Amino acid sequence: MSFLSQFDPQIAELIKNEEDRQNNKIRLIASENYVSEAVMEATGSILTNKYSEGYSGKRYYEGQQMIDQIETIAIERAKKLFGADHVNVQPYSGSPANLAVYLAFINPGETILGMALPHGGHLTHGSKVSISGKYFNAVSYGLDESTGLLNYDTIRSLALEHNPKIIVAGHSAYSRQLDFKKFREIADECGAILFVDMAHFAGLVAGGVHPSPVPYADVITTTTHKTLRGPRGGMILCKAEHAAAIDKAVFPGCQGGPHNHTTAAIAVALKEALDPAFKEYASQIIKNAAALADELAANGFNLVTGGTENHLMLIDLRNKGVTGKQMAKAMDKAGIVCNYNSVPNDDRKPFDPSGIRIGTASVTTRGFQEEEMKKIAGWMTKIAMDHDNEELLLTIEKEVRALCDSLPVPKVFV
Ligand code: DSN
Repeated sequence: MSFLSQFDPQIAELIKNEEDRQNNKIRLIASENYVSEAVMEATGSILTNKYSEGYSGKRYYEGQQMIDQIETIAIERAKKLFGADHVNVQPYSGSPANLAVYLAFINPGETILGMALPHGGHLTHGSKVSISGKYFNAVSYGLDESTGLLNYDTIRSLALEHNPKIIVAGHSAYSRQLDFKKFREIADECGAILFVDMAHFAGLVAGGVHPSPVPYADVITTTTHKTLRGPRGGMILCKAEHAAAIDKAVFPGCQGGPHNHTTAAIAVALKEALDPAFKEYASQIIKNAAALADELAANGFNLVTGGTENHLMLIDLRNKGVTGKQMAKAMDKAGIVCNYNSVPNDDRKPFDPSGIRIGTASVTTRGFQEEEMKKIAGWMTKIAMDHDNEELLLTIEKEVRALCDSLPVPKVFV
């Protein structure tokens, strides 16, 4: 970053410090990852200088000789990776992608049925504070109180009662795989569009370790930077019959010009995801999450849903005498980063809830395996018991740093 360091040393230094933070900490935020240097180079390229409203071959600005090819390559790679009929790679991220889906299929005031935010859904699945809950009549389903799992009979009853135009299947904090076939049957019964938001588990689908929603869903959105391990961006996959509606909803419906530097970086990340090495990565994410969940449960942590089948877990800390915020802040001091998270039927407010959410996508990228998961669970157990013991946190921080030094973040994945 020689030019940046010279012109704006203040920002350059902050970026360098953030790089050190990412290298020296155990990053357990379930939605984060590390990208390769190849993805980083595409992201930081001169493609950021170009505007290209429209789609390949049908742009409103000239000079698209290279951009058209780049966008087409990204689309073709995504279609191949997921087996989708049609892909739009222009959404700026997951929330704009979800907004475009609503615009494509429903009018303000019409009904959507999605997972409640405190139960693991996303803001854009109908939360009252989001446009999805303000502009549409959002009805929510949650987790069954007795099992902590989704109850498809309850979802079906809600669907038949409220007749949603769209059913949203997807989450940002549910540690189980979704039954897309059941969602499809429910959507068919009430004539709804089945919209799957696979942002969290897209990389697991790509790696063949999670069922694919593609055969069942009308439309699927994803971010590209979580388990899929690409740049910050979004994609929409859909059946051929919805292609025109989706493209129109993205541009000109929700967005102007696509971020071409991101499109190129998505193409690079998809090339990585098409490599056999990605399957091993995805499989290790799941093994690591299972190992971490087992060890945490053995140490008395209460996992919502009782375990995990994907990359993440939600921990209800109410039996540990520590709030989510206290735990997350203490973990951060000890070099282990997570986010605090509401848990089902939480009696605390979202800014200081009763739980934390953790995931294994980032640590798996840096080569952590089951053995390291045991160490993390051990540290978390000590922290939960004594979260305001500064000396303990400092000791753990040194151990965490030594572990991170022994497994540095790779720059090349394939
Ligand atoms: N903020 C993301 C997450 O952490 O799951 C979802 O948008």
